[in-house]
Amino acid sequence: MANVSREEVRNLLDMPLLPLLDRARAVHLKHHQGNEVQLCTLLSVKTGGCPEDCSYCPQSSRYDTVVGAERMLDVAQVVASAARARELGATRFCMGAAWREVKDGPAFERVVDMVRGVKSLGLEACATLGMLTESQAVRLKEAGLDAYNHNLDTSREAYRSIITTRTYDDRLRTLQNVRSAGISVCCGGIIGMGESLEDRAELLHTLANLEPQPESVPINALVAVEGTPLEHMPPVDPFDLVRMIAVARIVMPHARVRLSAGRSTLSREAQAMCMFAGANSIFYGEKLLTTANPEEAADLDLLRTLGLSTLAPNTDAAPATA
Ligand code: SAM
Ligand code: DTB
Ligand code: SF4
Repeated sequence: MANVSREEVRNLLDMPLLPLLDRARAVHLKHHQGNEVQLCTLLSVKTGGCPEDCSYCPQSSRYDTVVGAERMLDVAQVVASAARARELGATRFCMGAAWREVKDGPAFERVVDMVRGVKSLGLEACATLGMLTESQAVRLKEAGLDAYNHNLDTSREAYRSIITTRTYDDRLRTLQNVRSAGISVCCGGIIGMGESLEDRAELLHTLANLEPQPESVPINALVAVEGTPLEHMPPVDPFDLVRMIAVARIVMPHARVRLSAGRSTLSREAQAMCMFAGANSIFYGEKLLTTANPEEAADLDLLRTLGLSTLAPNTDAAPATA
């Protein structure tokens, strides 16, 4: 549903829930295996001390949170984590760094080596490192990076009240650089930051009108972390998350829609409904970047209970030796 208007997106968000689910499920079944979920494991390779002021983020150095600035991980540590994630059933591995932007030099070279290491395990490799130039994107592509995560987070309008240290256009520019390098785009947002329904519609409208549409769309529910400006936001209504996922599925039929941050406080039933609405990936592993996520065993149990299967691993890859 490219060229969808903002009004159409808004009308979808306003639909009664059950007919909305009917539509989303029909789109889902037309374009995806309805019983298949991808497990993606996250690892923070450089934690905390970030100069940006994203109001939701515990890694910003401007807020006093439990997350402190840490040294960057070694390549071997990252490859070992990726190998473990693969053993536990993940097929995609995403490396995050608390950077405003990528700077050329030893730290970037280390990330390039991390990507090579993760790829050698046969995993899909994704990274989220902040702003990226086109030549840096090309370097990551050459190292084998499959996808780059860079979220628009919310509407252009609401963005200004959440982050002041960069602009929506900065974000769009990085997404363009990622595209030009031939890396697939992972781009989504967060609900529960005090945004209006209009802002949510605007975000989905912007995402759906990217050309081409993102291959991967993470929908996060705010994890309200003590010490951040958003620490007192009320929890997201699970039905709002279901709606957001359903509309994302309808307007971006080919995308892998990821039920992302916020699952720790979501019931099993609500998670099931999100998957019915079109989410076909979860973050898997007991930590997201710095906050809690359900334990692996609980997730596998949930998938088993629902009769869902996980995306099969790439068996051509070298055995894990790290
Ligand atoms: N520093 C890089 C950047 O901001 O692009 C990459 C890492 S950043 C932590 C990746 C994404 O995580 C953010 O764009 C945001 O959407 C999401 N995120 C961060 N903190 C969150 C929170 N407390 N709750 C939900 N999502 C969050
Ligand atoms: C995304 O949209 N969500 C993930 C991933 N992309 C990198 C990150 C969620 C982070 C939640 C807060 C934390 O654990 O620090
Ligand atoms: Fe830094 Fe990314 Fe957190 Fe913003 S979201 S403060 S850029 S780590």
